[in-house]
Amino acid sequence: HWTANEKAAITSTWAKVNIEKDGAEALTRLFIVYPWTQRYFSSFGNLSIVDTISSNENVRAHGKKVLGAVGNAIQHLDDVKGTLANLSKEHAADLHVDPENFKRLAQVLLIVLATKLGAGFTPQVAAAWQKFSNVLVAALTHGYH
Ligand code: ZNH
Repeated sequence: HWTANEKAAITSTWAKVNIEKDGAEALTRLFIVYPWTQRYFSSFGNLSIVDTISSNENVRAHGKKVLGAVGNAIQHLDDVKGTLANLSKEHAADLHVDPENFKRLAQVLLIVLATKLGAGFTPQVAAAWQKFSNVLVAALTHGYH
């Protein structure tokens, strides 16, 4: 259900992403805008001191893991649901993450990408990413049913 243009828009954007740096930035924004999401990461140190977040090693390592999984999904655009099935189950059964938070993280990730791409974040690129965000969130939420 992807057009060639959509696939190209997503993979070409992704090629510019630094999964550790941009992942930490997306998590940082999540923690600032939705501070209650910090509670899932009680082992990560003091996240309430906003200025320290981006240099928090745990946040960087976790950002890299999360965006690594997003990159894996992008390599399997025709089966995102299957690719993320185990990860979804893990978030539901073990981590007990409220799936509303997937939407929030997908949203902040779009903002990070748009900021990074500037004029390169064209309406076409934005639309392809919006669609991918929806597919990503649906796949991660699937294991909750
Ligand atoms: Zn998550 C983990 C991905 C979202 C919370 N995650 C994780 C991992 C991965 C991920 C890959 C690792 C796993 C293993 O190792 O086994 N995530 C992801 C993605 C997304 C997410 C892709 C979207 C996009 N998460 C999320 C959210 C939250 C979370 C939103 C909340 C808020 N996760 C989490 C936790 C964990 C995880 C808590 C665990 C961590 C540690 O280390 O402990």
